[in-house]
Amino acid sequence: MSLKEKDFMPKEELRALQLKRLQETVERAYHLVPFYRKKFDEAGVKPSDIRSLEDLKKLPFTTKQDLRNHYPFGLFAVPMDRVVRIHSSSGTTGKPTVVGYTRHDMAVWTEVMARTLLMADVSEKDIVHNAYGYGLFTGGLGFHYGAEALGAAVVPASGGFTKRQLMLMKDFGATILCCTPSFALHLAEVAKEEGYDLKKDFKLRAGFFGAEPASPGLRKAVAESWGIQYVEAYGLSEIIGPGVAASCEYGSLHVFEDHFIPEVIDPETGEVLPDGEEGELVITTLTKQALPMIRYRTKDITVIHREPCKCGRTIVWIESIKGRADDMLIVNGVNVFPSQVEHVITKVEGVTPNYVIVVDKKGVLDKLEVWVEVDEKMLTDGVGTLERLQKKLEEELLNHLYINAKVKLVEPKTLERSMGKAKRIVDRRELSS
Ligand code: DLL
Repeated sequence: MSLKEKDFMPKEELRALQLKRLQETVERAYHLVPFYRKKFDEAGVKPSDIRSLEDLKKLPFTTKQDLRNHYPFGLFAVPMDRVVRIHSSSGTTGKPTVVGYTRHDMAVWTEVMARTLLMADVSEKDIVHNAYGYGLFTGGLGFHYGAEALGAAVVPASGGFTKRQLMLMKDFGATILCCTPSFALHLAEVAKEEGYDLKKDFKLRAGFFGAEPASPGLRKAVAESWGIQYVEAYGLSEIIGPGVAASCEYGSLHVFEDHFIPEVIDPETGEVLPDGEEGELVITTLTKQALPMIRYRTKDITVIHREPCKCGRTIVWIESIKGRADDMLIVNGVNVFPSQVEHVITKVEGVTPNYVIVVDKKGVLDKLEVWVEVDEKMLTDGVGTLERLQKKLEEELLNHLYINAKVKLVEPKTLERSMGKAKRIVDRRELSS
């Protein structure tokens, strides 16, 4: 079976493969990781209770806190001499989460990354400019191995040095760009400033963007400014890194289901939700050896779809991640994700998709300010125009998201640009309480 054919496996065959792999994973986790054995025993389940895929829901969840509690290698299911790679998430507070890979895990990761890149038929004909950070972050090396396996020429640019990256992209004739959506937008912005013609000076045909949420408006802005196919890449270090899911030409984010089982749960009750309902994504790995993850709570909010996708892939698809449960804001009782605010902003003429959300507390209520950079060309217009623009943004936020937010227009290029994951929220609530 070719790599691409794995996405099109007959459903029955896929289910049988998943069940066999799930049973093996659960068996290994139970016998090799004391943490899992204890949790299963407490929940009164044994590996032999997993007789069908539906039985998955009998198993307890695993969380980031569990990884932290067993820092650094306590959840590994293999001795360290079988581990060939270690990555870790940055973690802003406390210890980072640490993940390990055996040689077999590296082969799995390479395969799912190659399948991600095949969403735009990457081949030995391509030059892949990889501007994801290299290092402990999984983005850089994940894309690197996948692209190399397909025979493409990889340029391991890593993050930063925007102008030099543009020079290399042009001079080397990069056909594929890999980076966060916010960095792709920043690259476009700097390219224009430097006098490049984005469509004529570059040979880009597709980009693989992920590691942070991007609203439909931002995705469109990136795709249109570069004139490329936008492929979304989704994943997380705890599961494997990038390579958990990738979007096809119809924009559906297909999960590589022969390696990862997705479920969506109600984040409050832990109840598995029916397909089509929004909730927290939970993932179980089926082939990972060093760090099997059983029902890992990602905190990412999405919806699972089992209806067939027009592309013909038989593997399930999920909607673009709306955001992390941690990043959800509650403004006057209304839940809102930064990506929803972003979507509204990107639909209004006269501002750029560069913004931050400043959250403050006023009494018991959250107060929201949205700082948005205006377009260069608006500056020549009078104050009246800017006031109208501000009012328009406030109205749109109220009409679409039902939130009362104060919009502050700021001058072009004054908000901080990120080379990796963009920071969209400035939370002042703790300071003021
Ligand atoms: O961000 C892995 C990755 C690298 C994915 C490159 C895609 C491309 P972590 O640093 O562990 O791993 O962060 C994982 O990032 O739980 C999501 O909240 C967020 N995330 C990743 N991809 C997307 C996406 C990498 N396509 C966390 N849309 C995840 C929205 C995403 N959020």
